Amino acid sequence: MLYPIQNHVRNKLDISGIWDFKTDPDEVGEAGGWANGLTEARPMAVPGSWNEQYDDLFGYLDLAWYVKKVYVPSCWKGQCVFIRVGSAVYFGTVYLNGVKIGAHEGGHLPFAFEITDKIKWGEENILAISVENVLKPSRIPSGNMPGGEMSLFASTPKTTYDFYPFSGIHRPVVLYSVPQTYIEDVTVVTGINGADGRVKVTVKLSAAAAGQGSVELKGGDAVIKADLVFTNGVAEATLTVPEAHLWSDKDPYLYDLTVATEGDQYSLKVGIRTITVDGGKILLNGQPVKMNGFGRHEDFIASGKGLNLPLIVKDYQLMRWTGANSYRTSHYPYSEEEMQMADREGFLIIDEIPAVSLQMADEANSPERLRMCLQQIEEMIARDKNHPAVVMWCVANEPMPKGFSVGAMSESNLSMEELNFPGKMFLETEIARARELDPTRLVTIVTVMGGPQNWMEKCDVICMNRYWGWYTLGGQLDIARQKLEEELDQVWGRFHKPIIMTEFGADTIPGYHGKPDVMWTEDYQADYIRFHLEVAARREFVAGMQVWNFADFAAVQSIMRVGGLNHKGIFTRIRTPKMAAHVLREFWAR
Ligand code: GCB
Repeated sequence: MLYPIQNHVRNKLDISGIWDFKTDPDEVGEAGGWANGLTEARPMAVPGSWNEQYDDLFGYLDLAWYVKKVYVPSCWKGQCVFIRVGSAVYFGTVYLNGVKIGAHEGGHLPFAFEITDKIKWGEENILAISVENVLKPSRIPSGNMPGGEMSLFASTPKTTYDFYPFSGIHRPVVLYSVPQTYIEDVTVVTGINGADGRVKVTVKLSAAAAGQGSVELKGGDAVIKADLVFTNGVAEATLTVPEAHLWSDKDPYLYDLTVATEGDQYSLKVGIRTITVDGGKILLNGQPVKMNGFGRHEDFIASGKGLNLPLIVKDYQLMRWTGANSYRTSHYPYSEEEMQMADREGFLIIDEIPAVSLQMADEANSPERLRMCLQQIEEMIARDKNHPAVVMWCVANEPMPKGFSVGAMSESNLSMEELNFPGKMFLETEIARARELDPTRLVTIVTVMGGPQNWMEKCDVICMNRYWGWYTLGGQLDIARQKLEEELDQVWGRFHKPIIMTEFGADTIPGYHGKPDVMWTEDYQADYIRFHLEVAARREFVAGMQVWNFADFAAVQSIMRVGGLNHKGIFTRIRTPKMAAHVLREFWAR
């Protein structure tokens, strides 16, 4: 799943823009020939969530159609042409000139289909994409859980998570062309040997062909080359980079790597770095590093979860201003452009699949959910494996056992059998798959407060979401602080692995003030964040503090979410800093 590029042998045409759009709640579109064009269509921006573009579509999560007319340049003739959709939430089906081309399940990850034989050259083609986002218990993430009360937030719509389930085509739609036999995949693994860097490049062709090629790494004055010899369409080369300029959060140096075959060429950025753990430390290039920053969301007014490039640039600037060097792609893989920015700006990323709040009590849907989780792990790793910024894969956020109670003070009191099946087995199957696909990165699950600790056994890093002083012991920061200290010390004593607090936060209405310890005020959030950072600073084994959340974000409707927002942002939804932003700067600013 290489990111499409333009060069002298490859072409790329971004067909984002304003498309025709129509909802199809009765599912009559396919039989009615909507793939050939829509009547009474309304304009809809791609990328973008439909829910944020029209008031009457805010709550619409059913089937809808997007149609756009497109010329494929005649000079592309003779090449293989693909359509690639960056993200369609949740189920996308692609049609060209009325013919169904293919379908993809799961939002937040790209998919591509070859359309070479279906193109009309020299005239307009009609491209249609239907997208459907019905919340189902079998899906990842899950919604409309049986029993209703398992919908954690008793929300509208009925999700098991609190971010608004925005729907639509959220990332660019691109046509691209490649030579007949093309470079299908490139995998780069880097290592360090004394002062030298090691860059191992594996190239896979679209056909099981033999042939020659080359790989070239450039950076500063250095140009390092090696030959590639393909057998059955696969070739490998390892480059040694003398006195390598390593990639790190403080100095995110990137080399240019170009792979060439007899007919094709592909280029990407490469950062030479290693990531390992040692006791309570995370080591980047063998040196301890703290992963401080945020849990975030792709979320903004009008664009919803749609790719918003100015927002990405602004958010990175604001994160840097706080002194952050890290974030988690809570709760789904973010856009490829975000990952490119992380490489360039030196952010350490925990890359997460959309397995948020897996309800292990619902055993009936468990096999189907596991299938979807594994698919998304495979797709995420295929997409993001070459980003130096991505240092950890996260295969679940807050999985919940049977009989779990939100805000529990201590670990759930469940029998071993209840814990192990399906919960522990499910999670360990995911972890094993991620390790098998990528043995070079750390793997984790992010655990819920009061959840079973033995689910963390196979994690490289212990990631804990904890709300001492908010959902538990709200308004009692002194006791909350003690409880946090006790829990961190106990978990360290049990696992002797680095701990990252992947969530801690307090809802805060900007402009509200009050002392002492008045919940919802800016002062409370600032004190809450401060005590967490103080507690962490005194514990070497705390390898990162990630505040929930970077910015206020659109939430499902519930009595827990004032004005339809989760207000735990350090910044408001329009990116105004709250008082707590300055506390972060005190602790983190470099
Ligand atoms: C959590 C979830 C996150 C929520 C957050 C909250 O534990 O992981 O998705 O938004 O709590 O604010 O309640």
